Amino acid sequence: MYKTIVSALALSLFAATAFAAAPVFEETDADKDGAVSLSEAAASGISTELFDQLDVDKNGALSMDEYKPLLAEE
Ligand SMILES: [Ca+2]
Ligand SMILES: [Ca+2]
Repeated sequence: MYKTIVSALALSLFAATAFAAAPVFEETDADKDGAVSLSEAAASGISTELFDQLDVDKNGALSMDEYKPLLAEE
């Protein structure tokens, strides 16, 4: 029981840290083309798994709308 609570807490802390680490869109979009590429995301500490989840239309880049959930979850 205690162990379950601790791992759930560790998981939520990890998630919070991952989201809190995401800089604002303008910062992550290093070349200012209005979209965050996989390499730009990686440079900001966004995992490939997270990138794939956020890239709803699967065009290999995150629009500002797709990037938003990262900031909202803080
Ligand atoms: Ca870009
Ligand atoms: Ca996209």
